[in-house]
Amino acid sequence: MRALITGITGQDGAYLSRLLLEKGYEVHGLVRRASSFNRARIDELRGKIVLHYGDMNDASSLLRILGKTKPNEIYNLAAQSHVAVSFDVPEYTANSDALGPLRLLEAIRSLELDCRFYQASTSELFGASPPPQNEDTPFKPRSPYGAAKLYAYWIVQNYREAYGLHASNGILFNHESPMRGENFVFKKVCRAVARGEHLSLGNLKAVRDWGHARDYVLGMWLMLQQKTPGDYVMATGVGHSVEYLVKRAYAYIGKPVQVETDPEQIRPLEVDALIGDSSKAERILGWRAKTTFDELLAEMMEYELGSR
Ligand code: NDP
Ligand code: GDR
Repeated sequence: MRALITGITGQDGAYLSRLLLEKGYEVHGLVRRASSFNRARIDELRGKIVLHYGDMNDASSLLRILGKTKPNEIYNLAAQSHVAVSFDVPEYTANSDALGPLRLLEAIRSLELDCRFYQASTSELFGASPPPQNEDTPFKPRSPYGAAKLYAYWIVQNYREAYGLHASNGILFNHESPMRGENFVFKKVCRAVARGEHLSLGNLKAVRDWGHARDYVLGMWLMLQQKTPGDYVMATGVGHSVEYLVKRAYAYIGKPVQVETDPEQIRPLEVDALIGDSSKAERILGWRAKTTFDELLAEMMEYELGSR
């Protein structure tokens, strides 16, 4: 089996490429040119995976890579994935996160590839809809990121229905790991607390359903192993506030809470609470999130304490 992963240099790409290699796949990845090294998460896989230069905003590069690699499975993980940043670069976000997936789907269609497609959809689609959220919950995105991902969600469904493509949306809730980007709140908190650094945050009241990336990439793979494509929520079903995360991180090292609120970190629009119900994934895929909040926090704190 041959897989192509876009966004292979990101958190999920790093976990998914390891999972697919373990399963005996030939793994190809799309990487974009950067002025500094952007492959730290997959550096140790050098020689085991094949990388191709391309960009989600460059249709000809996608066409060329798909034509060259002819993958059996495509995992589209590439995106401008930071919600707050999407307010600063809304047009860029729409280009890569909404039109990017369309470009991939069009490339599959024009090359007449017989391949399965995974789209990294998100709980941000639910936005203002109150929890618990499942596949039937109305979408009410609250950011340029969420709106762009909503287009991608629907275009995947449209291509599935119009052209019979095996294309699935994973509506994934927040998932973290030591490989998480440093400007996402879970990693930011663990890192600052472990290093004894000043912690300055935005909205402490927001509630998120945090799981481990390792569990979620298994869900992505399971979706593409089904006879029929579909859309699945993946979540732990347990929500906590940012404030609670901060308290628990300080408790982990036995120090009193020290956090400052920075108005600069408050988003123009906020998603108050995301807590997922992934009973469909459990019923059909046999998937459930294994790692608890406590286990995730411990793994991330230990990692940060060890890398001081
Ligand atoms: P990351 O931000 O860690 O990784 C994003 C990846 O996309 C990186 O490899 C990045 O490359 C690449 N990328 C960004 N823009 C482009 C572009 N224009 N062309 C090519 N590649 C690009 O995200 P995650 O791994 O956390 O998430 C993976 C996917 O899942 C994303 O689509 C995200 O929106 C979605 N998602 C994530 C969730 C989470 O909690 N982690 C939850 C729900 C959905 P580079 O390294 O060069 O920047
Ligand atoms: P999110 O994750 O926006 O849910 O998107 P993030 O960790 O950025 O924010 C979670 C919540 O914490 C609040 N918050 C802060 N967030 C950041 N980044 N930095 C801060 O200083 C801070 N202070 C408070 C936020 O306002 C928010 O409410 C992630 C991404 O991985 C998306 O790509 C993905 O689609 C969703 O999860 C599901």
